Amino acid sequence: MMRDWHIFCRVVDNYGDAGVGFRLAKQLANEFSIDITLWIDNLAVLAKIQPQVDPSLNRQTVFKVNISRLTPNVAPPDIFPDVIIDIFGGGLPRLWLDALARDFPAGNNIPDNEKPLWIVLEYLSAEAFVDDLHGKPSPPPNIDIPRRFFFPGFNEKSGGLLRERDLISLRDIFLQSPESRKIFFAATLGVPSLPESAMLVSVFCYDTPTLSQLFDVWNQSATPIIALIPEGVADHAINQWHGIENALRIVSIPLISQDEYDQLLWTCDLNFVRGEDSLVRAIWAGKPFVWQAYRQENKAHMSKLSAFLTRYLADAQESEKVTLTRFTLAWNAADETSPAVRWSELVGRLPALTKYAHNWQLRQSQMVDLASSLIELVRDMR
Ligand code: TRH
Repeated sequence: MMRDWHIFCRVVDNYGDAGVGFRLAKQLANEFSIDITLWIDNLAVLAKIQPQVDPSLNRQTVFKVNISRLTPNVAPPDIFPDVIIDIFGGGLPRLWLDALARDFPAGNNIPDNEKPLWIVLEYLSAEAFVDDLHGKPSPPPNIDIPRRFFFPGFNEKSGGLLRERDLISLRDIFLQSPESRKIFFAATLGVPSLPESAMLVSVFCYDTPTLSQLFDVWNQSATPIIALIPEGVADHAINQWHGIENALRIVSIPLISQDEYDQLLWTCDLNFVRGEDSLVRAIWAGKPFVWQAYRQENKAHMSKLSAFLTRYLADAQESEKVTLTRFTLAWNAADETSPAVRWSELVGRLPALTKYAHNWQLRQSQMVDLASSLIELVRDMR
């Protein structure tokens, strides 16, 4: 078995690149005993969601992951790793490419089992092309080593979703213990006591002007609503809102570690999530969620969003399907409707959507997880 793997992660924006990179590295090191080096170019971003990481160090080991600072001039080791993973196609450093081209030039006769394997881990999507492209060869120019695409996804034809082996059981143990919830709020979030009867909503979003309109509606709710909002995430909407808190309480919470963020999602009644990794974690929470796609040029994210909604809601009753789709589209500013207008509809369907989210997650968790599919792909490439 090939034990030496290097993962390359470039932080383009936000926390998702670092979040996916570290989560994958940690799982491979801890569950598959792989010797992992994670090359990452922005340690400060990683440290925000993995506080054990010291951004001043060029090399360190955290949760069995060897973390190395990625700079444009990093050179490869004397012996290439068995497997190279290029997260989100950020590419390898110039000196690595040069050395690979020198040692494995196009048309070489070196047997494949003596070459490093290269995998390009792509973004998560429910779009149909994923099924066709997952695992397919993607030969690099001027370098003759095996390279394949790996597409995460929501069905057996794709590479699956990141899911640690004990995630679901840890979640269930946490949720069965009222003490864990209390400790979580007091010790992790620094929020002393919250009324049991209130509806807990976590809000992790991009800048969304309509959030302040949602605050207005929440403030008139028959059930008290507590909105837990990570610091810095929705400053604009919070500053813009001049309501006097009635049914709504806005609680600013610190940025917490990835494991703690999971606990937040497990605890809340409804989660607003964004990008890629928090979407996956919201799925594993088994609670209803509203997803905001990472905005791309020319609204390319809209097809991603609608493919996901179609996939996620395929087995839902018509009323749940329509309700969550409408609300999510409004939240993503896909039409002129404010999500505030759609709130009462959504809240009316929340019990059914909660059941649905639980069942969907159960089915999804029967599928092979991303790290295991990666191991399978590597075996297949040899
Ligand atoms: O931060 P994001 O918006 O990242 C995005 C997406 O990954 C997108 O696909 C990518 O193209 C873009 O970045 C550049 O959302 P995402 O993917 O949910 O990542 C957030 C990570 O931060 C996730 O691992 C959860 C973690 N997190 C914490 O650990 N603690 C926290 O308190 C919060 C709010 C998040």
